[in-house]
Amino acid sequence: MMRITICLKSLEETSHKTGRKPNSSPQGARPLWQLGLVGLAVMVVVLLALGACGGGGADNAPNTVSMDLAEFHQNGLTVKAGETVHFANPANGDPHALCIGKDNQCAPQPGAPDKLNTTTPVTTNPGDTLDVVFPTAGTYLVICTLHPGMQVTITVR
Ligand SMILES: [Cu+2]
Repeated sequence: MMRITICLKSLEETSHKTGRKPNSSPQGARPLWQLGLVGLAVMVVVLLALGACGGGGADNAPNTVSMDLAEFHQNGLTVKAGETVHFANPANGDPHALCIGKDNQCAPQPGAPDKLNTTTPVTTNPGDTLDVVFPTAGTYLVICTLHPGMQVTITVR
């Protein structure tokens, strides 16, 4: 949501800037062709801005945490109790070993999903998606034991 708002804001700013170009024609009236050019320029800027904001792929999928080479793509994700979080490992990624944890070690926590609430991490290979249901409200830190500092906070409401 935040991202969309920022994108719209920057779009607005961009078009303001374009619109406030110093008026170069003598009587203040612009020839039609010039207006057309300005319009075209605005359109190009808008399209570029939209393109820049649009990329993100799997991150835009609901309840999905993507994995990069040695980190999660997001720092946090909020879901409702009972919803499934999809931990997506891209085909060109690295293996990751996930569990509920702390300080780079698995550390089971009451209320955390059984699947990740183990002392032995769950391995995901490139191309895998690990679906985990978070049944209980709380804040859970999912870590990767292979990559120090690789963690994502799942907030369940
Ligand atoms: Cu990892």
